[in-house]
Amino acid sequence: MTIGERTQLKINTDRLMHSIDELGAIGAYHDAEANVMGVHRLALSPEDAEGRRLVKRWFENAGLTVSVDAIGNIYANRTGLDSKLAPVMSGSHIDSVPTGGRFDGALGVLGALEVVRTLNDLDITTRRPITIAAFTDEEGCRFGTDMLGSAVATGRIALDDAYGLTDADGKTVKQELEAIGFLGAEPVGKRTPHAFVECHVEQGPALIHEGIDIGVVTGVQGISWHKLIITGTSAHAGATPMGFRKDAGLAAARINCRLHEMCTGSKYGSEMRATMGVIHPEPCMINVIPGRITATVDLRNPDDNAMHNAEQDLDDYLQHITKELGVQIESRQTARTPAIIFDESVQIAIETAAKTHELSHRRILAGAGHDAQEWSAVCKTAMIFVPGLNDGISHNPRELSTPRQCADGINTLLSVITRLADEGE
Ligand code: HGY
Ligand code: MN
Ligand code: MN
Repeated sequence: MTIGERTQLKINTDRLMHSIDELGAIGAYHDAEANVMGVHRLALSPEDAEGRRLVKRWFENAGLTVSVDAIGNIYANRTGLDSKLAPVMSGSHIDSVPTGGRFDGALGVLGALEVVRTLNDLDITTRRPITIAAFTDEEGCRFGTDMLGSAVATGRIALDDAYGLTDADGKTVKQELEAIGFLGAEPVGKRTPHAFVECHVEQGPALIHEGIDIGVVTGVQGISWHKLIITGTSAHAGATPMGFRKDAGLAAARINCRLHEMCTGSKYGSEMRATMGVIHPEPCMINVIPGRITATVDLRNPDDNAMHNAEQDLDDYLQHITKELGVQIESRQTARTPAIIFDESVQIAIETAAKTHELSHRRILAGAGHDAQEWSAVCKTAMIFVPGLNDGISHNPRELSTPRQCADGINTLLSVITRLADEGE
């Protein structure tokens, strides 16, 4: 079969969607507000462990050699005709945010598995080996920093630093990896794929609104996460005159307003995005002025200079608020990744594949962080985006891509992987 014929191959859409639904049932919950089933499968939780065991079984059933590394990343290897050549790697994550959907991450892992299942069906062996991967804790919700497994595997975060990260209950990453049986023996940092390709839902409205089938992802914007501990004085809401207060709640509100001001106008570019996703008051009572607030800041910007200036603005404002309101603010950076540009040749391979499948496509910058951004440090990398219904919403149980949208993405992935896996040195 010529490479041209291989790149026209089609996956088994029903099998892909069945796998997505079966994995999506692990950690499923009924979201009353949206009246849909969401997914709650936090990293290293019992639900994550059950999902890991399921995909590991599927990998083994597909004839792949499975290994787990010291940060819990699961790798599944398919031999190639020339096993001396570095593999083409494809994958993503199966952990979710607490109010997630069935597609974020899972599409990339199960889509790569569907590529292998299709090649098995057709008894096709590629020149290079193919490795599927499910990476640990991409979301960062539980232990505070995102893309953790990929960042350790590619050297941005040291393994011992990752092991020491703790969740809200003080449990460490290492303890939880051991508890779920995924503290692997394979050393980290030993894998240098020939190329890495990840298929993922766009998680935004662009492709669906423009009627585009495939996003050819050009890169990922910079990410800067901070955890704020704001300390004032809790006191009586009625008896304490306004001038006598050290109101941590007011401080958090003023900071949140400042974040939104930073995103209006062009001071930090037109793409600056800022979110205070966690705002947790103590003692959290109607008649007590909050004496302490735990809050988070999530900054995103495609321009590293603008991001640096925005971070400086935030620092300056925190100083200002401590003086004006008489509170103390501890600010700790918990994640920081620069803007990433993906490999041009892999983007062209994705465009060629989309054309082969007669799919409309356009280049697009990723708004969210992804495992692929970490792997771009060690090999040529790019991503394939698929659109989603409901304005492409994600990190929300209404996340939904149709079988056709998923199949378009994974047929494109199949073509790209077979093309890359036939490349020589
Ligand atoms: O935060 C992110 O962008 C990713 O979903 N972890
Ligand atoms: Mn994701
Ligand atoms: Mn996500």
